Amino acid sequence: MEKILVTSALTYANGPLHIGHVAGSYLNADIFVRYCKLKGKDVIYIGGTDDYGTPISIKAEEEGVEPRIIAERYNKSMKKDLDGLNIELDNFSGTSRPEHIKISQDFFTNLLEAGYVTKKALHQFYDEKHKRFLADRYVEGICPHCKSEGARGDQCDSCGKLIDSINLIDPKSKLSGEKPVIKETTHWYIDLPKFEKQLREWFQTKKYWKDNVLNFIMSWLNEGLIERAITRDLDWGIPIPLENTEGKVLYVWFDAPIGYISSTMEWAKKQGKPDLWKEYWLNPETKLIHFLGKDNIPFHTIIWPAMLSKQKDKYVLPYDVPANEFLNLEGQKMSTSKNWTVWVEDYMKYFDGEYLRYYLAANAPETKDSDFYWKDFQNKINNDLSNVLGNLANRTFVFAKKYFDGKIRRPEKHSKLSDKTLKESYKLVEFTDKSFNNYQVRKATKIVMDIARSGNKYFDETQPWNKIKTNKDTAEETLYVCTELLRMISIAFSPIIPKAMKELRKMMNLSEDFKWEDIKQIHENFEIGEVSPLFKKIEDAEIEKQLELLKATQIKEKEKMEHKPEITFEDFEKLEMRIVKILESENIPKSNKLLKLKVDIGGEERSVVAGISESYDPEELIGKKVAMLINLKPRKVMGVESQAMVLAAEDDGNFSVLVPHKNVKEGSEIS
Ligand code: B3M
Ligand code: ZN
Repeated sequence: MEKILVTSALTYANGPLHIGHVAGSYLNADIFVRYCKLKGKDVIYIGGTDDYGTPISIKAEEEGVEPRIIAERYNKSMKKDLDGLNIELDNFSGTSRPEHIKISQDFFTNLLEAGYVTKKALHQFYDEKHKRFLADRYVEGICPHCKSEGARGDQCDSCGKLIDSINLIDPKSKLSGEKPVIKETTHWYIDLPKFEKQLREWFQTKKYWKDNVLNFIMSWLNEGLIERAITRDLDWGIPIPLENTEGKVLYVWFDAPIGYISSTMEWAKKQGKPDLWKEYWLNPETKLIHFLGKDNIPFHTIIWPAMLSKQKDKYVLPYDVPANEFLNLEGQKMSTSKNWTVWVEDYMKYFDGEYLRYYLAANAPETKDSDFYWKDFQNKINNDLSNVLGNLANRTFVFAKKYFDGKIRRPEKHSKLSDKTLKESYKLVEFTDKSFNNYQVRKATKIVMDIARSGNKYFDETQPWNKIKTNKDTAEETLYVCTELLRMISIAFSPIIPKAMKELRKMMNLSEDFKWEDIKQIHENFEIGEVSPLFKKIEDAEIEKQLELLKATQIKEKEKMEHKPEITFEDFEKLEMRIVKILESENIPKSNKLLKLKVDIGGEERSVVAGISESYDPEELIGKKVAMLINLKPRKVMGVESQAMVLAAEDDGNFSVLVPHKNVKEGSEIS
């Protein structure tokens, strides 16, 4: 039987799981896998954490613990969060586990021996103070491609391009905050230009890939492939398998995708069949499908297939790489460093995992970025899940219990409307089959919800609450049709909201063991069991609370101060600061920020320009004694020479000049 191997991008183990991970590479994969399982396919779903690399070692340094501790902590926490969302991987591993090391080293050796890796001397940023080379995220600066600030030494978050850290503009070391020096080192490079022809030919066979993925690849190829370093100077990573190369490890992006293989090996061992992984990876018929976010496209479509193709074993190459775009939060780009995200562990304290699954499926960033808005989340849950689907189940079942003791028979003859309602729904379900197969989760979600909508409409039109008085059979017919729709929905929606659909099936006394094909198995008689509301409405106050929490954590983040590099006492002594008396103060015409002051610095007068007029009326300052820096090089501002600088504290744009606590005479020195 055809084998399907599905992966979700290995998440960096430097923090907990957030909704961006879920929308980017987990939920879409889980839905696809659940669908494949329903179709009776031989599918396994593999993932884990990406444990090496600078994201993890930087976090470890911040906390003063070993990177391994960080990796293990977040591996565990992610697994728990995934479980909470019913995202069911067949194996969730981590790349710092021993199984992963040898195979990664073999990948390197095989590529080297096949002549696709070259060793080169090069220049790299080096932090003199910490005596370390600054790999990847240890250096930040301005992106050489799009000129955005805050680009890291490996990749720019704004334009998605890979960066050779040495090209960063205005680089700063994350360790010391200082400008790094340049020093020579040696590294091993994968010779990507040698793969160009082979890759171009291969992409010719991939016309069915998503447009966003193909466009990304083409722009990469057209810019020209260059050699990429696959080693780093770091202690946290997989040592390269060569003599006398201490301190050199594999680049995290080299070993990370190999993690898909080592995680499959781990899975096979757990099954008691250690060679089982080969039936997937070393089988040209396997459909290898990588789910990931768009920033991971180049590694999975260019570097990874190149690596795979030159191994001694004959590995299958990716069949598809359905990359998602990004999920924004409340109209802004998500950012974990600014805490602008929703952490799954926090979400789970308040809401059911199924709600997040539904919302993110209905709103999946499949072809363009999409947004998570808390208010919209509430609307979708209340309007769709509760008012449409929940309502259809509830009204049908409650009615059936009340008048038919829960027993609903299939009518011998249908009305035209019943017939139409059922037929249309069978047809719609066929469409979801296609959508699921093409990873179009949004579309599938909409279609299934439309079936529930048509069920409610039909219920309203046939009015069983009236019919029950005059013609009991027609009322039963309505209930039958609606229950039949709910039965279909319980299958077609089960990849998206599996737990809720399990509950729904339980209410209808339907087996837990079902297949996609059962959709078409017309059901004869239903017996409704215990009925309870499927979904609970979300109150306004619950959403307001989330918005407040989001804001509150933002503020916390803002308060985290950025510090300037240390200075010495001698540096401080260079400043001449004194208490001065303000003699005159007036607005500078045509400027809405500047005041012109005349001050007495202790028997000597100076003119000073101060940017505080939004916080002070000029008169307020006359006669005040304030602190000033008086040996700042004079400069002209709007035609006025400023010969000193007022010291003022700023609170959110509001300035407050510093005044001495006790009365001291003008000219008193500040030290
Ligand atoms: N850890 C980047 C990310 O988490 C990286 C993916 C690896 S997939 C092999 O987005
Ligand atoms: Zn950029």
